[in-house]
Amino acid sequence: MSNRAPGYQGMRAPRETTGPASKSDPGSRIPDPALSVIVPTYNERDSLPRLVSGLAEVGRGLAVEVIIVDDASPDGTGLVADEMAKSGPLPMTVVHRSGKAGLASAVLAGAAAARGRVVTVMDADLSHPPELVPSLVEAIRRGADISVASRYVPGGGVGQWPWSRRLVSRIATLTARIGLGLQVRDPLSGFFTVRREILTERGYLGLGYKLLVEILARHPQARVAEIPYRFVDRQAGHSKLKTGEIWAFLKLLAHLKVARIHRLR
Ligand SMILES: Nc1nc2c(ncn2[C@@H]2O[C@H](COP(=O)(O)OP(=O)(O)O)[C@@H](O)[C@H]2O)c(=O)[nH]1
Ligand SMILES: [Mg+2]
Repeated sequence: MSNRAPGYQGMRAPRETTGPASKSDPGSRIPDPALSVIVPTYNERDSLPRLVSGLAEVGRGLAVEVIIVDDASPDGTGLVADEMAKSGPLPMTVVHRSGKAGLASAVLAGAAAARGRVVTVMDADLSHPPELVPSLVEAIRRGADISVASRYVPGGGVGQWPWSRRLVSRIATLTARIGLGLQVRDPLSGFFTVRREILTERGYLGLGYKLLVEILARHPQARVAEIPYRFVDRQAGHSKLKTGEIWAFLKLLAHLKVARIHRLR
């Protein structure tokens, strides 16, 4: 891709290209999508086709495009995505980056390629049920700036997580909420919908895994809707969440906290 996502400050800027023969190439007869679904992928070749079918199923009447951002997955997910862009059930663009460079920056790269006025971000591994996408979009249509698929409001949950992962998630969530003064119950959710212009602003750090917390910290006045959902454990592949991400998360919180103090002065 020629246009790089904004907000790459202080991080490796991976080389980007877009995949061949995407159905959403400018000049094709497909009308502008209303919704872009950004799906970052790293080694998700077994999950991706099922996710795209699920989105095609629930996306009827929504004018959806899918943006895959693949970081040269060794398992060939990028090639699978290119094939689906040629003949899959939905208009699809594939952004290829030259190596694994983190989930948050992948979302920003996807946003730079998105054409929809509204953007949903979700995992490829079916942990985030596609059936929830219409409710997230509806919340935006009703006036929210950001709608969050939330594990931590009544009706939400985290499935079969071991106690250690539950504990880490709860502590990280609480740290972010208290440290940054956020009202949102699940600011670390990876499943959310925003108006596109929120994601294409300049200046995002895009560090590590948790972009939503940065979006919320930068937009304290945003109207946020939380929609309950139950996290579904992945059935294929492995989580890429490593302990190193905890440090990236703490670094992100420290940056955001400093920015908040400056703003409040
Ligand atoms: N492009 C890209 N995608 C990533 C990266 N790290 C994780 N992902 C994708 O981001 C999503 C969330 O990662 P996942 O391993 O499921 O994390 P978990 O749900 O917290 O266990 C999945 O679709 C991954 O394939 C990365 O560095 N680059
Ligand atoms: Mg996941």
